[in-house]
Amino acid sequence: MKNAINKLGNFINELGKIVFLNRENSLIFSQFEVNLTGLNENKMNKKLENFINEIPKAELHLHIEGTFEPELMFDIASRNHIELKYKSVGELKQAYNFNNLQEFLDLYYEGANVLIHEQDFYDLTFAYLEKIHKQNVVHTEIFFDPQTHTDRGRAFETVIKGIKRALEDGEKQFGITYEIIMCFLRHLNEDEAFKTLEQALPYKDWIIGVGLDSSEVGNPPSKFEKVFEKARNEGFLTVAHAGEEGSSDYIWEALNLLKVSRIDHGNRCLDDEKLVDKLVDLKIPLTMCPLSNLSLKVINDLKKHPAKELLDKNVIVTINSDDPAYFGGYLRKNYFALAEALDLSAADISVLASNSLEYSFLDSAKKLQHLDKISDLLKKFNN
Ligand code: ES4
Ligand code: ZN
Repeated sequence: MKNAINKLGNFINELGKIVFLNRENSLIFSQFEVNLTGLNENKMNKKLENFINEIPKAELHLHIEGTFEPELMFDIASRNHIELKYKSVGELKQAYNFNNLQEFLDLYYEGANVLIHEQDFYDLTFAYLEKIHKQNVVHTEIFFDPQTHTDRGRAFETVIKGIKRALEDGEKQFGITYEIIMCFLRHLNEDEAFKTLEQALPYKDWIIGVGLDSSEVGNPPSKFEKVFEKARNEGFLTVAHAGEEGSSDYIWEALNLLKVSRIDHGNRCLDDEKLVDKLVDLKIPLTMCPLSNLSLKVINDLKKHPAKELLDKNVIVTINSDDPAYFGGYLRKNYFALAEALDLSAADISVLASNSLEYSFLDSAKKLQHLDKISDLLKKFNN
């Protein structure tokens, strides 16, 4: 009997390698992932794994265009009669081998080109919600990049309506609450960002905030000071990617000039002790993304991820998936991988998940409900 179980274990471990190669492309595979790590002696223990899986989590740093799985990309390309540069899903996946942010962005923008109709944006968003529902992600604040689509002739309206309709359906079917944050592409100029802000105004009630993403180095937050000021005057909250590849100065600028509520990534804050103190004093969270950092070579080993060091310094850290279709895993897998690499305890995990809810833009009553559940589950874990 034991032998048979071992054999099954080996078989599933083999399958595990396939799962990783497949980057969670199928739901069945991603469910398998839960058992796989438990069967492997060297990996995290099953109890902690279940805890990570069960606790309510919020996702605060997620580019909806970065959830575009190759299979869906090929389906949508085909129904829109668009030919992709890659001949097959396998060939496309082989290109997911990045040396830096720009190499990834080039592929990410190319993938987004096949999104034409409102239904395409709906399908993209709904597929993401189906995945995270299985992972107890109870709230998600998604980024979208309007300029990636409007610059190739798509109407702002087409994009936002597809995304919003899927989020509404997701809330009805799965109970996942949501917010939408629109990002300006920082490699473009501020005038273009102003135009995008104008296009967003009729949908102001659907969009809680504005963000800043794309190629960081050479495009500091100061480039967008005026458009962020206008956005704040229109009632938008603000966030910005800073300190992913760019220096800690970019984080200072995001705080002082863009008046952000959160810093996306923020890894480089550790270069400046005063900045770390400032983040702690102002209670500004970092939305960190472990598998993204590994994929884009911001770090060369997850064991070197700064999340734990920052938590120990009282910085508010949250864990997120960024562009999960490209970086090898959705939210749960980011928690698993980080917990394993940094030997995180259940208490550490519950701090990370609680931060994600507490520093989300969700209303206080719902936040409290989720936070209570996390503390109940932690008590159970410790008993
Ligand atoms: C992004 Cl990881 C990352 N960094 C900056 N901009 C982005 N857009 C999508 N993913
Ligand atoms: Zn990002």
